[in-house]
Amino acid sequence: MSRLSSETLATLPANVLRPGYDRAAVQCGVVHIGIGAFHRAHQAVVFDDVLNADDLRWGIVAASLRSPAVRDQMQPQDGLYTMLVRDGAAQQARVIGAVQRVIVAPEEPQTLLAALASPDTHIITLTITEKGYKLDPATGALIEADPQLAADLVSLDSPQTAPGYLVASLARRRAAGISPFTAVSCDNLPHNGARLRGAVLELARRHDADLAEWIAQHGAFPETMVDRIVPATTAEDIAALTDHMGVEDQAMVKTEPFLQWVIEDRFCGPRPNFGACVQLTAAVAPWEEAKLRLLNGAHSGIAYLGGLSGIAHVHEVLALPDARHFVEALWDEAETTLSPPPELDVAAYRRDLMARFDNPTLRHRTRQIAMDGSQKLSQRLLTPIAARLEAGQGIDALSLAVAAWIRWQAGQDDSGASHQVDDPLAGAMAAALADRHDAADRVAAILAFDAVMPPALARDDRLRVSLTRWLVILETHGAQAALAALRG
Ligand code: CS2
Repeated sequence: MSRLSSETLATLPANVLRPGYDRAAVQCGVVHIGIGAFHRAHQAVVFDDVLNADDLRWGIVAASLRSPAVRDQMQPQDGLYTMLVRDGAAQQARVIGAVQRVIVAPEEPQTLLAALASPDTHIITLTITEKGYKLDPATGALIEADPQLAADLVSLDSPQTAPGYLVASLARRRAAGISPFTAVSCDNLPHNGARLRGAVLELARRHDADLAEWIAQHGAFPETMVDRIVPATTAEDIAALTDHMGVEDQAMVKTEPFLQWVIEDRFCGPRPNFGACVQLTAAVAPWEEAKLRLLNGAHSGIAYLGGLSGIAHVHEVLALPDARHFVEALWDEAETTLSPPPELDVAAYRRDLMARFDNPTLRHRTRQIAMDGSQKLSQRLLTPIAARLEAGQGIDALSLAVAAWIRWQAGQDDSGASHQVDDPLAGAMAAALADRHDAADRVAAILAFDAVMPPALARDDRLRVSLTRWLVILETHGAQAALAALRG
């Protein structure tokens, strides 16, 4: 079977959309760090729209900080891949041409540095997941004990981390008299721009205080809110698309119709005229809080409670009436902690979100969302819990989600089947929970885990009591019984 490539593009069925611009004439104004499926279904599509609108400055050089897998999928395809948008029975395939090349950073660190330092590069986008920032989730301080960050603190000749690449390339730009790029974090972190800026400035300061000052004065790190559900591609997805297209595409991504990107309007250099799915605004935080606490908070609850019940996909969890009630209850609680922007109709947003979660053809795995819980909990569940406790309000649904996360750490679901806890702190948490003989002890161990739990919450008896109550129910009767108990 031949592969999708520049050569086979013309053979695709007529209903497959494809680049409407001359790829050979594209310049790369963007470097993206962390080319996973999310980037390919989100920012790359936005830049592909810009290229289709005939501004050819905005092609992408993409980099992977770890594995060669995506490069090996995309290189034989000349960087082309298909985005398959699925909405129930309807689907639309579109070939995206924005990515011009993929660099595997550990193999070619100097090539990536050169791309970042190039005068044609104006925007850096990053999807490196929460843990890629090397910042403590509870305090936001650099994790100096992280081996890769420790290496970058010693030398930036061949950086190991994303902040390391940014600092090293900004140093080159400064030395060459080129102004800094705008660095746009596209991860689900609160104040992602400020966090990225903090990590970059702190690392720069350790190497060269003048460089740090220059970046602080001339660089830009806008806050962003990114939203699109992008489930991991499966072998069956690739086989089905191959049948449809007549060529094989190993780099395809599948996603939903919805795409939103809210960006703080703070660029230090050129930027494209973005299309309709990008909103430029002065204040991203109200958008970001609504998205993190409503969409992502519910997602994490669904992932742990569904995962403990042995349910593989989000839409299948929501087929349980008690699970729908849980999501609504969690939203009722989270909603009182928000200051939504005037343009956001929260009731409509909640209705649309439930419909997005219900999309039966996305097949979004609960296991995928359950990953890296220690990095996600704070912004999704703990911050709204803290706000509600401060206001003297109840936290039943939010704390059920946290208790389900605690139970997930044991590595066994309600039927006794084992799962791997995929989390950078899995080992440390397992050690903290070892030899804790009852639920109250396990809750105490988690509350004392300061990499995840802010001190004020760790001391709060109302949280301790609520978590213990839920953990007892989860451990003795299972997740579905806990959902029924919440419903009352
Ligand atoms: C999900 C997100 O895996 C997860 O943690 O909650 O990836 C979610 O699908 C996106 O943020 C949607 O925009």
